[in-house]
Amino acid sequence: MRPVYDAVAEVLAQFGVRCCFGLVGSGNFHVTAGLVRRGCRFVAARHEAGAITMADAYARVTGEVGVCSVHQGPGFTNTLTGLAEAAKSRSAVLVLAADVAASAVTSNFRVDQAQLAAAVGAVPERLHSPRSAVADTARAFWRASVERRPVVLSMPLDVQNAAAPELARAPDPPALRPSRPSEESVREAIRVLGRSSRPLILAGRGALLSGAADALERLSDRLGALLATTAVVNGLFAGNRWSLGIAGGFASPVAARLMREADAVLAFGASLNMWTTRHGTLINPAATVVQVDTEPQAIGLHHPVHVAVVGDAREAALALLEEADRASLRPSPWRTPELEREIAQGRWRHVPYEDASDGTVLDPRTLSIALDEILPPERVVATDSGHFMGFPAMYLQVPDARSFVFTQGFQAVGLGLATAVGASVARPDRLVVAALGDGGALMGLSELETVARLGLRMLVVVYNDAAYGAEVHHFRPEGPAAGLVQFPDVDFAALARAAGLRAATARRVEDLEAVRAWVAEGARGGMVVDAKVTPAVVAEWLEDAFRGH
Ligand SMILES: Cc1ncc(C[n+]2csc(CCOP(=O)(O)OP(=O)(O)O)c2C)c(N)n1
Ligand SMILES: [Mg+2]
Repeated sequence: MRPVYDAVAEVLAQFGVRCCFGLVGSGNFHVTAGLVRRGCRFVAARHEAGAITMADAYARVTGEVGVCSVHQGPGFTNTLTGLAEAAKSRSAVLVLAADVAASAVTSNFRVDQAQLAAAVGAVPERLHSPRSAVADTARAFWRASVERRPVVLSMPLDVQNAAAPELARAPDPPALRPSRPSEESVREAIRVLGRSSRPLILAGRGALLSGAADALERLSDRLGALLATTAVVNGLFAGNRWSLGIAGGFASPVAARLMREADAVLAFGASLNMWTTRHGTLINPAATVVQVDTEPQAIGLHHPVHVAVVGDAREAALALLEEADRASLRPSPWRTPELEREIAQGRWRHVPYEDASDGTVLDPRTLSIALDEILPPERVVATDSGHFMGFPAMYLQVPDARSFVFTQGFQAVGLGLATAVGASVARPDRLVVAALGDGGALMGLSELETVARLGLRMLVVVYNDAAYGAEVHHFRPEGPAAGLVQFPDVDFAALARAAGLRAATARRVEDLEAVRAWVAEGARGGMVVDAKVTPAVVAEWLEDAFRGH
């Protein structure tokens, strides 16, 4: 007899699943072991919150479906925050969640897993019966991949242990070709561009997913346009001299000013939400907005749009290139040598600031700039959430968009370390930087053991202000919040050493020489830097966000 759990593993192996994150209990032991028997790598997390976030980050970095395996009941409920993040960020994740049998009405482990999944925006799926198990598994995997959502496949124990039908092969899914936008919408967009003298191309996640970067760079050359990205695809136009970097709170003053000067904004797979547009203020009210998206309901959702182009970002860029030639469109005169210089000198690392480091604490900007210089350029940067998070985003350069992992869809603190683990498993060739606040580091601390056990090439940087800094700054106008959101200083270097990792405490830039030595030795195994940062520097993007709310 071949049990259903083995058929599930067989189908997933057939679909090419080669890595699974999780935490094994009795309910998911067999299916996970079945995957491992078929050559899949199993990465054990120390908390299911870590496991789901690792699978999410792995999905974002590789473009594959991220798979996570958990025990029924509490094993599953422990994933909920990461699941909500994956749902809001539209990550292709499959959660293999054991479940109690429908008849086990008095089981301690019984909760309504489907409702919990749906409540956070994930798609509930189920092994309905032994006969349907192969189709159920295939459908769950396919939905995660095509809908780009986390799918929770609940696997009741009685169904898992029943005999599966002989044939455990699902039909291969059809190849899906990207959708080309209508000619009419492309002509309309080119008509708008014909009247523009300062066009800006703004690329988001959809541009990355459709592989549009090259086509968009060519289109920007053809139009004489500047380029920018949303925060999640920071690095998409790395090295392009006409790129302004991230649009939104993390944009430098020069970049923000030039974005506001644009008289036509072309958004490709970018939702134009309040973060990207700084509550609408980065888009000139007189600018014409063209939005390209595969999903019609995404167009105009956050910001008024004049021309809607429904279709794949790359296909749309190629169609616009053809139409620009057909209509003999003249490039805009915006790109000049002076503008090029201005953009280069306007990047964050050239923006002067008063260094608030004092020998006992570091200015977070100085820390970030020093790390950018010390760390090899071929890196992946993963950040947690908090006040500090703008500094790595602004100062740590990344070579491409898959090298920046920004799990901020749910704005949950505590996902950063697990995000970095998932990214590191996906890119073992790269040095991964986990940029964390002290609050987020303590929330996700269980995965420090995972970093050590797996020997990941990871630098964990704790921007340690001994506080929930975002909240300190938020409530400062209301008086001192000590006790509620401020804490005694934690020695992260000691915690790291206890977990078997290399560590350093940094109060001055010179203390980062320990990181340089570690890099020079090949950055083998993980290292933690407990960077004591001054609470005196308040990030402008955060003040802006407070004002926006
Ligand atoms: C799970 C979760 N709990 C609480 C919050 C509210 N919150 C936002 S930022 C923040 C402080 C984070 O502190 P830390 O990681 O030290 O970063 P810092 O703001 O100090 O740079 C808190 C508590 C949240 N976003 N997510
Ligand atoms: Mg803090």
